[in-house]
Amino acid sequence: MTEVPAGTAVQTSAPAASGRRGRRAVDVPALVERAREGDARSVARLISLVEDASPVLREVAAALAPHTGRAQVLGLTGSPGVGKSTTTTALVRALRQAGKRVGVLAVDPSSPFSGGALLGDRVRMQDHAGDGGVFIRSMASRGHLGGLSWATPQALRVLDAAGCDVVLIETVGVGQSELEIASLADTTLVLVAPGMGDGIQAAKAGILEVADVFVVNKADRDGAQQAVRDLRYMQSLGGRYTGAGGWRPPICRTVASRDTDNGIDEVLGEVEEHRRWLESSGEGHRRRTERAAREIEAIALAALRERIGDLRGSSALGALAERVVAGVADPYGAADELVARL
Ligand SMILES: Nc1nc2c(ncn2[C@@H]2O[C@H](COP(=O)(O)OP(=O)(O)OP(=O)(O)O)[C@@H](O)[C@H]2O)c(=O)[nH]1
Ligand SMILES: [Mg+2]
Repeated sequence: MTEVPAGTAVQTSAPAASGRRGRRAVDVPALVERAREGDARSVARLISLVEDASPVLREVAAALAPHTGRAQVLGLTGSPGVGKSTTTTALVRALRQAGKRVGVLAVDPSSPFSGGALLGDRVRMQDHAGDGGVFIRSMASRGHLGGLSWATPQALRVLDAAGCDVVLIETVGVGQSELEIASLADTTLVLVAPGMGDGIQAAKAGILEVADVFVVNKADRDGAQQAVRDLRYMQSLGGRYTGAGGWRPPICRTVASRDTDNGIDEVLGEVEEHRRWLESSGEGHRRRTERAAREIEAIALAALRERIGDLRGSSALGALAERVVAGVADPYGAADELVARL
């Protein structure tokens, strides 16, 4: 038990995280009902419950399920400082103007503490504070095994059930995270900026593979045209969607820091094109099914890990170890025996 990082805890027979907060009874159906009516505090509370792997986690997940599957999920990724938060803010503004209810999850894969490193983003986001049609939440993936795979999809479900038409997920593009965001999002926006050599970096890091729409932000700076050319060149070398009927990721240019004439409407136009393509090609359904499969897998693995954790220090494991040391069992056979007991 003690070896299981808090963030991965899944409620099985022995709750790992239940002691951390008070055991105040939670009226889950009422909470979900209020969240569906757009009550921001209830949405926040539900996200906290799933994030903390509360004992009512399963009840929450079951109550949310009938109300999910409607939100369009947009992922934004790119190097630090490329303008993800600024672009997110601009997208929120445009979507609000179009009358959409919007959720924002800002995920910092490097921060071990919820929200800490993203405080700056939150402050900037206060543009939208007080607007009942926007829910904003910073999350840390806590560096635990599975990265984004555990809490983020659950938070996504909360926002989905709360009636968000669109959920934006912002994450810093470091290693695994952009691949994970791509598995969560219906449409992944990859941001690059002029002069950062991002096009080439992107090719190296495999970002080309996950982009549905490229956004060259800071197009007010020198080198924007070069950045577009770099991306086109990288695309010409091949990629995921080169076949007939495939989707060729468009390249948009934005100046997200501007209030008007910033290119954001064009980005949303491409996102809409992509949404139509997802629908007509069947890729949308495939992605969502894949997403659900990953989610189930992550939960099952966390549960298994917890049960293995329970075995650690148990007499069963101790006895098996003794047999391996004595040479009467081999570690593979012993592991098989252990697994069979789960
Ligand atoms: N000139 C110019 N500056 C921009 C533009 N978009 C964003 N910026 C500036 O770039 C800086 C970084 O923007 P952020 O939106 O915080 O970038 P980010 O990608 O969210 O950064 P991290 O979350 O730290 O990875 C800020 O100072 C923005 O004001 C743009 O289109 N043009
Ligand atoms: Mg940011």
